[in-house]
Amino acid sequence: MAEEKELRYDPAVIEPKWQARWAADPGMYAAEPHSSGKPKYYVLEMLPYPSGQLHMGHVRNYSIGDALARHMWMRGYNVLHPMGWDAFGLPAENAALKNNTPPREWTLSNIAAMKRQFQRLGMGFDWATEVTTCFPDYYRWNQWFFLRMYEKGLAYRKKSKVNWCPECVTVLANEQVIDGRCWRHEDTIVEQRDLVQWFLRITSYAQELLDDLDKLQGWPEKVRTMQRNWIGRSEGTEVEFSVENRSEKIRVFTTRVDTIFGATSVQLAPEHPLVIAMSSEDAGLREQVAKLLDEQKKAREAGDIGAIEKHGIPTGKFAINPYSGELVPIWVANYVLIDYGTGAIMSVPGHDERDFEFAKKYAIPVRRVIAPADPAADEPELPFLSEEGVLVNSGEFNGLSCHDAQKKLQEIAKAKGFGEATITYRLKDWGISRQRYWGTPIPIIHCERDGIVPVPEDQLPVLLPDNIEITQQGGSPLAKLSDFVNVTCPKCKGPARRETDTMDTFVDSSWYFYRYTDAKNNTAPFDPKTAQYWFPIDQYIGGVEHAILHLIYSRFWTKMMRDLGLITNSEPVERLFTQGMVLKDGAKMSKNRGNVVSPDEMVARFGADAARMYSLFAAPPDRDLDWQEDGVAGVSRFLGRVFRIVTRYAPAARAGAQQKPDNPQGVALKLLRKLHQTTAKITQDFEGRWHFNTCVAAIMELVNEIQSADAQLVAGEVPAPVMYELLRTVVLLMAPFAPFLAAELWEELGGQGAVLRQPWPKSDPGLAKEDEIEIPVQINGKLVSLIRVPAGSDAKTIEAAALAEEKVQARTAGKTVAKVIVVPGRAVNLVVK
Ligand code: ANZ
Ligand code: ZN
Repeated sequence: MAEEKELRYDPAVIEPKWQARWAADPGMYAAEPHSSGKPKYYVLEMLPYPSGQLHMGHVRNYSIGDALARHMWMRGYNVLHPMGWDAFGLPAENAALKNNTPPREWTLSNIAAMKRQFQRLGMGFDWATEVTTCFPDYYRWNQWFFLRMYEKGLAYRKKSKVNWCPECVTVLANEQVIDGRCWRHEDTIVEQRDLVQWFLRITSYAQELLDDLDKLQGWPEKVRTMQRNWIGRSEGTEVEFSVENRSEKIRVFTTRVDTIFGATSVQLAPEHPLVIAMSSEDAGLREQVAKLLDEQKKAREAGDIGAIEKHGIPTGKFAINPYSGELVPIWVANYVLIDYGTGAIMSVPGHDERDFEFAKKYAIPVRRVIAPADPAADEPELPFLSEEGVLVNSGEFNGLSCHDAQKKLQEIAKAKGFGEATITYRLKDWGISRQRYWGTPIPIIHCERDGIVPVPEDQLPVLLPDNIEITQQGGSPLAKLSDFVNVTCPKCKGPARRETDTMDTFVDSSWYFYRYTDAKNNTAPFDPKTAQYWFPIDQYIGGVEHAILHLIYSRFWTKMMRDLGLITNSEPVERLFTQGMVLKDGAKMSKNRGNVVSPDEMVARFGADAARMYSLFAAPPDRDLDWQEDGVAGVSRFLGRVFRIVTRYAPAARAGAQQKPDNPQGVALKLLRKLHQTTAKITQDFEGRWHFNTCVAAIMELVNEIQSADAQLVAGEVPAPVMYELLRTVVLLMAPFAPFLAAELWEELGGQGAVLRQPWPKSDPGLAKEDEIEIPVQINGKLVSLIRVPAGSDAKTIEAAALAEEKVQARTAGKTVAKVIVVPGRAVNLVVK
């Protein structure tokens, strides 16, 4: 046979060619209007921070989302697959300090660079809906939302203890402190400071945020659990103790009011108002309290307040148990936190581990007030923690179960006015003030006469001034800009000062996905009808590191917008997928470790298709992936094989393009079967499991099988219509994973129009069926034969096949078959008399 000149697979030629064609056709990835009549599908990947370079984690994240988007386009959906930039934030300011480039310039040039990377990777985004959060047309709506929240009391200012990152030189929200460290600086310990700050009242949605987690069946259980714990709902009772010889009262929060007869002390947080009052009268106490506070601060900063070594100081004063009238000593303790519950507890060493430890240390009495419900049971050792017991040593309440006693004691407290049932949440309001420049200005004016005055809506946006000297010391850079700061009060027209704090950038990402639905709107954040059409997001894809941060803020924001009447959905995201990390040599890629693999380099050497397909193939999407260059090279060789097979047989196959395969036999049938099995598998995986690694493996198997039939193909044993169906379907199945190659080969096959406008291949169940399987046939428990039936056959088919079998017929002749028991796929048993 004459040597054929083989075409070479060259992604460096193919990919830029298609990239240019796609760029010239912006409608290609555009969402259609609601009137399209197609079902909608909103697939979204978390938007990147424009650092200047995509990393491999991005490539993986966006390859998953893009594969899904392409698949859904081919399934006939109206797909919204947008992209944008989380463009405010600290790195821009740090870069400005380092290279003397203004944050805006730095950010915009990074965006341009990353957009080029996205396009080179062939990501199918609808750039017409691009959102850039640092543009005034976007952040003005942050300000607008802020004003709406201010009106409703959902935005407020208070002095409080806040987390301060010395590296960021700004305040952080609780959610941004991870194990006592800054979320951006894993080596920087976060300090505590007292500052006046703006807060958003996320706690007024605490219960709903918790309840609705149950509805989020399409979210990973892991993420829901993390949110549940973060919200930290706790049902209990607040009880007021009077203080002997003083007018102040101490309100404690307890989950076990049934143990109150066992309270042998009351413990106050070092910053409790009563402690402050007593300290002001007693220098000795003041000094000791300062020490406790310091210990507490250190433990907090180490992220381990729960394991603090417990210390306390007796104040010499006594509190009065409102149920028993008993006097118990008041202590100050370092393990009581000012910002949980009421900042004061009743200490019950007989029934609480921590109180027990403390009582032993300071020789405080330990008293049993709960006994096992079963009177015959042994007295358990103290501390006895069970809530399934009955009260003892508790006066008139003796004999009540813990649960009944809780109810009863709550009723009494309520009736007598010294307490009530309460619910406490660990979740705190979201501190959004940042003492930095590159963020959304908070639209507030401070007037000496009128106090806090919101910027009137017609004066929005409050523009972030452009030319500004970035400094890291001495407060917000904005505060030094007199043009910005000095304003007239909208109310009294007198001189006033503009707020110089900017908003946490998590505000930007709390609602950006609504803006995508109507990104050009300049009279509203978005059109409610359009948002209603697209929401909720059908599939959201991103990193699990946002389980608590972005994913709780954006749920809150959605509920807030619903209550403003902007939307009707209560949750933004129907299904959430959190992909695994991309590692190199078992470790997270990082500049410090010097193990960063650059997407640009991978694309230059192997092509975008290979890099994308490898990132889907190398591990299940929810697992960590260890980047192996050999693996990328392997995928690239595979793509080359597909390229050669299709280009070699396309001319012959095209002759069969207009005909249906007609009663194929032999190798043609075998290949068709494999094709339909592969189609079924991939289709099913897109429906939810997302085992793209096995999808890609299945395509590889199929291609191998086609290749190993090469001699028969050359000999013409596979008719052109079968050949055409084989090649065409391979190309379409590859389209979500390797879009460039699919486009090229589609053209090679003479296909009309864009690949993603082709209907997704259908698997013929008859052909996709596994081949036959063997089933043993028993008569009265004895194996007599094996029958062959198509896999997946039902009981009736199996029974008929068994009764028709020769040996079975011989042995049942003249006898009665009393019963046929079929275990489909496993065995047939005949009861014969
Ligand atoms: C008395 C008691 C007896 C308690 C008992 C427990 C068991 P959760 O479930 O996490 O909400 N507590 C309340 N406020 C506190 C604060 N500011 N700092 C430190 N501890 C505080 O825990 C609630 C329990 O934690 C409360 O119930 C209180 O101790 C303690 F057998 O009150 B308990
Ligand atoms: Zn004023």
